[in-house]
Amino acid sequence: MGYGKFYAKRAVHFRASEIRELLAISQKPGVISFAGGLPNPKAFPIEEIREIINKILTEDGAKALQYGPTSGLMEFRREIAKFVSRFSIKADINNVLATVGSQQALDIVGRLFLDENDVVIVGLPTYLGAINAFVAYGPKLVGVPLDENGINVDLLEKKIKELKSKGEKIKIIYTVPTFQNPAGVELSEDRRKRMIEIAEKYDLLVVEDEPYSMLRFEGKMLKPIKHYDEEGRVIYMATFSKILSPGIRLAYVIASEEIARKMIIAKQSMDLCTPTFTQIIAYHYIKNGYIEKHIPKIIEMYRRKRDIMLESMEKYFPEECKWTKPRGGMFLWAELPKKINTKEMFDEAIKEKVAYVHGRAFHVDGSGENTMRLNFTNPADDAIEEGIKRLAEVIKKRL
Ligand code: PMP
Ligand code: G9A
Repeated sequence: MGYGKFYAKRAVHFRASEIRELLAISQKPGVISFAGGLPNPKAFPIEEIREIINKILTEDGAKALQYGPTSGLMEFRREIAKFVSRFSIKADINNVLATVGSQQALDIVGRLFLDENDVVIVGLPTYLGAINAFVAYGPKLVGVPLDENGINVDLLEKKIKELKSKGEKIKIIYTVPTFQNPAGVELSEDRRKRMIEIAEKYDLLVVEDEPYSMLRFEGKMLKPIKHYDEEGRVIYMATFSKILSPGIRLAYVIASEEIARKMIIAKQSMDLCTPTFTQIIAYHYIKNGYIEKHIPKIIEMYRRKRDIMLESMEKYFPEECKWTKPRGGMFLWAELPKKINTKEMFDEAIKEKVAYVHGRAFHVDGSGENTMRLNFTNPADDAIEEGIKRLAEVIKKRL
């Protein structure tokens, strides 16, 4: 049966995610995967979660198992409003919204703000899941190159002027400022300040997506763009996926009261509410100090894995390759000689039982053919060196 006539017009925009599709291939036995952005299974605080769940079911079982408000449970939102002060963000409960992962928050942003042909500015490269969440609503995604200090803000302003002069309707700048997915780079302090100035000057919103800021291996914490936002232009989002568990599917948004209220209405028809059970788990995780003990353990593990990956790349990768040296997060970004197309090379890599995500997937302008993203957090320590060795062989064959 042909279903074409049944699909809504917007369905033509829906795109399959390379990362999600790759998960199946890269989980085949024997494959060492640097593809998916998965936390290491040893980074999950299973015992602590067991303790928390026992406590919840004993003391508060009925509440944890009941529907809750669409905005999130009061105690969760109150705790988050306090929690974000450690990032120098001022918020009260009315600025906080609980979501089913930050992926849902991205979808709500698309749903609430994007009409067909509106422009969203993103990094080149940028997080694939955001591209796919936004494109579903039919906007134009325009890329601005990054360097080791994040999005180049001079080029950003130039691009905005150029788009405005053509009459384009720009609405949002989307950015992952800290240990960016996919490139692993950090937006410098100067650039954070410039970005908010640019947003004010050209009357734009900023979507600040911060899953990795607590996974810092070295260097001082930089204040989020939200800190510099005096007008309520920044929609800040952060997730528990990388600091607790992605399986609990919990994140939060900090936005102006008006935007938060609109996002709540947009969410009502999506899921009624974010699971109350996981909100109460996260509430205890923060409130009772589990998080302070646990995050240093994750950081230590991931720092070691990053070091093993960097050392292995130094040892095995051909001289013509370059890569970023992330100070935190989960990914590094490699640039191979121009003649190598990493998408075409992927099947050879899989034959050699190693996987990565080809860089073009993260480029809205179709560039990045010779680049790739490597995740260093999921594989076991000894698999990292072996996987890099295999990958280096595949690259050398192509050269
Ligand atoms: N944004 C970024 C930049 C990410 O890297 C991820 C996950 N890889 C997400 C959003 C989605 O995270 P989640 O839905 O698990 O919170
Ligand atoms: O499994 C996912 O889709 C989340 C990871 C995202 C990523 O690899 O960037």
